[in-house]
Amino acid sequence: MTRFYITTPIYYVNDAPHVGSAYTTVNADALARWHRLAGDEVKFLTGTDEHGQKMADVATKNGVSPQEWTDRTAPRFREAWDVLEISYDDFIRTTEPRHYETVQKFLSTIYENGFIYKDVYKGLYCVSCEDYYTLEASDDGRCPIHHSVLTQMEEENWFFQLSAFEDRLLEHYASHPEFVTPETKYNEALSFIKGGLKDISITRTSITWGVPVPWDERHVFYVWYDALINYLSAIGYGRDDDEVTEWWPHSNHLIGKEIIRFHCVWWPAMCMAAGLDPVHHVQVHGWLLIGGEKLGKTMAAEGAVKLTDIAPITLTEEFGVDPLRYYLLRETALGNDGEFSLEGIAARYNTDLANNLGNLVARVAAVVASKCDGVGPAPSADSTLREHAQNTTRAAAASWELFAPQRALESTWDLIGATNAYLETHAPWKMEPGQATDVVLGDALEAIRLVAILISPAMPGVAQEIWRRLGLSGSPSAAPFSASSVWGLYPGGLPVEKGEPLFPRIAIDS
Ligand code: ME8
Repeated sequence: MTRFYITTPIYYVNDAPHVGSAYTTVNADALARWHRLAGDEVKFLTGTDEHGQKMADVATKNGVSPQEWTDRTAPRFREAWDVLEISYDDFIRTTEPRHYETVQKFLSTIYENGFIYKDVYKGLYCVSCEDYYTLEASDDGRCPIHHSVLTQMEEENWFFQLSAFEDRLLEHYASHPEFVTPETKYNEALSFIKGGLKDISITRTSITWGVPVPWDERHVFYVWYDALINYLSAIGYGRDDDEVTEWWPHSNHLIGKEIIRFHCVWWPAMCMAAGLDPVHHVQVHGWLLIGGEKLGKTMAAEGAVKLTDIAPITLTEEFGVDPLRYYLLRETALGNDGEFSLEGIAARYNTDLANNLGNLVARVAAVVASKCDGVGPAPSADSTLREHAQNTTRAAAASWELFAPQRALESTWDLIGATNAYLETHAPWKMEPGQATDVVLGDALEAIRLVAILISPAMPGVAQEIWRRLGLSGSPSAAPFSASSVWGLYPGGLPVEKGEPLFPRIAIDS
């Protein structure tokens, strides 16, 4: 059995989750669901990043301790993910003892291996990024992402000897051309390494809200340094070596493009320094934008957009859970940036869901009711739809494997389109009940059965409802499925239910 370990970034809990964090989480969830469907053993990890200056500041502003603040806000992520049907297997909080234990063991190993030393750090710092900038990389002393004025910092820190790993990282990139995808992001990470690596400061004395450095208790680890290690804490590093051996070779991080340097340069080097192989694969995605700007928490602070109006839970109340998931997966391919808009969700909903998918299911059920007394016939073995179904299923499966949910759904919609066209050509509603009508409807039902399976990673609730309406028992995500031999498992003789419209059309104000 193949293993598949997928992670999201752990989210800062200075505020509630927003639709940008939902974008990553829904994509990771769909990929996890796909791999379960394909028969892999899956571990899907998400969680919250709770240390650092930003968290300490926001807690002070709210008159509570950082621990109280994070205890209050971390559950908001679980709540949002539960509403969005996120099937995570583990949710890690960086304030948990298991994480402290792993961080201290992992970094002590790097220290013992001689890659950590003491020095004085001076630099410009952005608290929102929890990151340093050189003056040249800054926007005239301001953060290039958040546009806030950078703070001058100077302190005695422990440093990680990142510079010692330049050659090994270059070798790793050369021998693992798919280490980072898409290729443009691989090239970006590679050129960063080629540009020369400086050692990085990994501890702080200016704050106490962090994981204590075991060999120097006046320091806590810098938040990024503790955060990255969460991916190992969750698989028992330092506690259960077998679990690490089983899962780490199959690890995949899904991350936004602004954290490439941490995940694709620092993190593999840290692993090498600890005597561990780097993560297997990093899939980078772009940003959801509003008016060309990164959609995020800081926009709310600046009053540019009311993020509460587009909070993930609010959007599910307006459009439904599965349509929101579908929009996030379908509109913006992993790797690209995409403009987010309510109009965009409504357009996808009306076109792809109501007109194409919903209409297909409804018209087939209606004709089965009128021509076959509501009992679905079996498909034929040599339907013209068969080849189309096999091709689109193979294409969808290949895209899911390549971390391309958007393309996988595009292929699935090709099958929906072809099935609608097949119905138009044969017009079973005009035919007399009998053998020929049964063939057309049986083929359409089989195509819909396949569609239900193929959309189940994206829209688990809708897929299950379609499955039920076809008279099938069990669940589409647990159906026997192999992308290479797909046609013909709809058995026929099952009651097909018309039901209410799956996607009542949304009125769009013009
Ligand atoms: O960076 N579009 O946490 P974070 C798409 N704690 N994705 C977006 C997005 C947008 N507009 N805004 C956020 C951190 N994201 C660190 C990570 S990992 C060891 C530590 C997503 O709460 C995207 O995946 O700022 C991005 O990488 C992540 O949220 C950052 O979340």
